[in-house]
Amino acid sequence: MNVLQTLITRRRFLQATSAAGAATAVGFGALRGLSPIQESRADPGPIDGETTITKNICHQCPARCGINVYTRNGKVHAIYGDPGNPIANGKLCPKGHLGTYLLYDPDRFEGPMKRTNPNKGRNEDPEFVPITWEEAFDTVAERLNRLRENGESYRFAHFYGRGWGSTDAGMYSDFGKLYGTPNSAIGHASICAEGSKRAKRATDGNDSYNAYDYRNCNYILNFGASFLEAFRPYNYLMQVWGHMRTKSPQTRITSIDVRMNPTMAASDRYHMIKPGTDGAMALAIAHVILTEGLWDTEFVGDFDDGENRFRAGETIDADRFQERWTHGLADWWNEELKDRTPEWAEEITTIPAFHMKRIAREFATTRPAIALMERGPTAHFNGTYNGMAIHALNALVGSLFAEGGLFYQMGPPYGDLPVSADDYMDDYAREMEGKHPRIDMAGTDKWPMTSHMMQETAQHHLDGDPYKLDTAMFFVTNPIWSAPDPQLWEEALKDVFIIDTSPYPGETAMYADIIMPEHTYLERLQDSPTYPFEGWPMTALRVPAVDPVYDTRHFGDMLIEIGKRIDGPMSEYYAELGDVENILRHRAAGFADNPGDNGVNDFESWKEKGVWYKKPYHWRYWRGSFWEWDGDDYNIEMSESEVKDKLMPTESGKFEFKSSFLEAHAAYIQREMDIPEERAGLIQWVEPRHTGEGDLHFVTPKLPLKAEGRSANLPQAQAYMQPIVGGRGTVFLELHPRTAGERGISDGDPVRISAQVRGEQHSITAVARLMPSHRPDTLVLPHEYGHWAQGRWATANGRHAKPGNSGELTENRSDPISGLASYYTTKVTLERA
Ligand SMILES: Nc1nc2c(c(=O)[nH]1)N[C@H]1C(S)=C(S)[C@@H](COP(=O)(O)OP(=O)(O)OC[C@H]3O[C@@H](n4cnc5c(=O)[nH]c(N)nc54)[C@H](O)[C@@H]3O)O[C@H]1N2
Ligand SMILES: Nc1nc2c(c(=O)[nH]1)N[C@H]1C(S)=C(S)[C@@H](COP(=O)(O)OP(=O)(O)OC[C@H]3O[C@@H](n4cnc5c(=O)[nH]c(N)nc54)[C@H](O)[C@@H]3O)O[C@H]1N2
Ligand code: SF4
Ligand SMILES: [Mo]
Repeated sequence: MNVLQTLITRRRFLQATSAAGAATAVGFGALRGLSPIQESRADPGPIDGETTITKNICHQCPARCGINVYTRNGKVHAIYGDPGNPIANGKLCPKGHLGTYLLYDPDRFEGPMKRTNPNKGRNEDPEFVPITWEEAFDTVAERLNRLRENGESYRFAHFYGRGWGSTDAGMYSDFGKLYGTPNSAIGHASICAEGSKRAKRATDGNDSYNAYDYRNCNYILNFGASFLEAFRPYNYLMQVWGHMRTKSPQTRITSIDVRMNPTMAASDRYHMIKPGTDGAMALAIAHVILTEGLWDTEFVGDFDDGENRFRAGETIDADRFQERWTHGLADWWNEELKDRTPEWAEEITTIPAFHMKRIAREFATTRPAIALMERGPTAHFNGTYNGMAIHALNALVGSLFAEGGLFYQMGPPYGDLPVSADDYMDDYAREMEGKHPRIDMAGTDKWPMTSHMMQETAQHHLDGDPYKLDTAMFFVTNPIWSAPDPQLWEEALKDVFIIDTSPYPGETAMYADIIMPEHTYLERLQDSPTYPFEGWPMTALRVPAVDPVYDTRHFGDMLIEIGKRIDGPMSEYYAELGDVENILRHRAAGFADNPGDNGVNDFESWKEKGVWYKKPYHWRYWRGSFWEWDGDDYNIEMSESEVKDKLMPTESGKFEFKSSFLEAHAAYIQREMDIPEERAGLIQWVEPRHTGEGDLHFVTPKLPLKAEGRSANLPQAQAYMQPIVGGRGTVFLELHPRTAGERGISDGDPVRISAQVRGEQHSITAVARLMPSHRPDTLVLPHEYGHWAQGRWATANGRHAKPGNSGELTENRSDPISGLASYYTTKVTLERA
């Protein structure tokens, strides 16, 4: 669609809305026309009255910074970082302050509604009419009861994205268990960052992101984590970066990315790698660490006589190497690593061998050192193997659980719920357990190593294989815009009964049959255990800062209200559960025996301080042994079986260079990845498989002002979206001048980017911005643009080329192991538009 078409579409949509009558236009301020910014409901200027401060958690990214919300006369007028919250440390990133605009977004839904236009599509006005909450709950419950009567409860699915704790995502599995669906819930992890988690699962047994001890670290080798733009927890990372770069000794940082970005620019050393090839570089670094004798012998072990026999191209005698906390090193060397020289990797990565050697030496000798990664190396077909090779570097230098190294996050000591779902299951619910696969086939033979495969849902529903969905409820996720190949979702969701809980008129809402708008985060009571941070347990609380501005509800309370209306014992369970406040009071009861370091010991003090946390982290690796905290220090030496139970739950209880987790799925890996079964467990080089059939790589990174799909209608965020290339109202495709020149493209020209998706040519447009610091073979289009809903600024804000949604060029292909969608593996063609 070009600009003109968008405007026409919008106007048609507006006329249709107003034709349905003023009373039906609830929540549709957005669609009455393009309004100037002053129409926003945020209070202007100074206000009389007393300021109250309530505690909350920022919702603009997964960092979950604690915030102080300032209100006067029932209006929020400012948001600052909470000095008492360890992640925020009194500061926020630029998105944190913008919460007021999310609260007073003039395009918010004002209450529950139902659709009256049965047709669904980009250009269809849903013709929503207001209904009561009773009607909304009854309508949904009637549908769910009918499915149950017909033995088809599995055709109901919950979808969620940014879920936080006990009162939203934490409630799904009980709902699914009691109701009888395997699809409660399908999370967005597989369109987010599952690759790094699965790489850790495959090597050290922890299916999790890491906590890092940056403060004590002396070297960071960063593979495709956007440390100063996105990587989590972002606000804290910017602060700790300052610490690392000013402490003595200064932490040295080497970054590997496929484009120039602020993290690269601020690092001591950066290298622009060929997309999808990080695994080759990490293997070459491991090769150098071994051949040059730089590994940590106390963690890894050594040759029986201490003589280094690792020589390029030569095998070693496995019996002569005694491993300590690792497993499979000799096999790894003999069957893979001995040939992975820097010269070999130079061909693949385009990074000179000389530099890889220097990085290997620096990394291994400037300890404590951390090798980290996020979506860059993992959002490819070979993502898990790339991630395993990177994580293996942490094992080689003894950084796991070490000071200045990396850990796994501890959870809070929550109290139990007042009721247990197991006591309220009826015969039907029991019969449904395990009877049907999930609609996304996660955890089945099709995707055996995954727990979520949200991006598969659209095609599965269209094919009716394993079955067709009947009803779906969405919570903070919008795959119809954010999934790869979102057009498929636009087709698929046409005949599904959709319930959307978003406060905002996003794309999913435009397909909704029932709108059940949730409170915004500043209006709701909600907990959130921390995103992995420094390892010690922490959980924060959202306390409503103001009464709800509109007729909205808490998502958890919606689930409870629906549950209460389901026939059978499930209704009693939800009646007993009560409401989200009751859930949180029971959770907080666990603090009584474990008062936090800030004195929080019950629900009231949690509300007052906004966060419970307790230092220190409980375990530590030090000089060949693992130690547990005894209240004073790390005094208790752990046995091998304790290390296996508590810290490295792999089959061997060690860090595995030859993964038992992957070996258990060797037949699947051979089938899907052409890797011989006997090699499946080895950390190894696997060629990326690019999609799109173009000649240029295409990456769609996150920018500092992006708040996932939640920044699109924030004009303040949009204005500074691409500050480095001079964004301000235009979407720039960043590309190398040579690449532009070869195609007759000048700076500022409109361009068309195309790729093959499902065998068809798909195109989007953008404006060219020449960036000599990028790779000539790689185009960069930030992921933010191309909304056709979500509010007035998201859809029409005066940009001079219709911004494209990069997902529309992304074939739905995933890493067979992690299931992570291969967002960064597309190859496109480019021309002047
Ligand atoms: N500002 C902001 N921060 C966020 C979010 C947000 O929306 N906005 N969202 C949060 C979420 S949900 C997530 S999952 C995290 C993601 O955090 P990150 O993974 O750090 O962020 P991305 O921008 O997805 O990708 C990181 C980098 O990978 C690079 N890259 C692409 N392909 C390759 C490759 O083959 N090799 C290498 N080495 N690099 C490559 C990209 O250029 C990009 O700079 O960020 C979180 N933080
Ligand atoms: N091309 C490309 N695509 C990508 C990425 C990329 O780098 N490139 N990044 C991927 C990543 S890492 C992720 S995590 C996903 C994120 O994609 P999604 O899982 O879709 O998550 P969001 O975009 O945060 O979800 C936005 C939806 O939540 C609604 N919403 C906002 N606030 C609230 C609230 O308080 N309550 C409720 N109930 N709803 C709310 C919004 O209206 C909107 O409908 O996108 C992925 N898509
Ligand atoms: S880092 Fe994330 S959670 Fe923290 S202020 Fe920024 S957007 Fe909010
Ligand atoms: Mo994500």
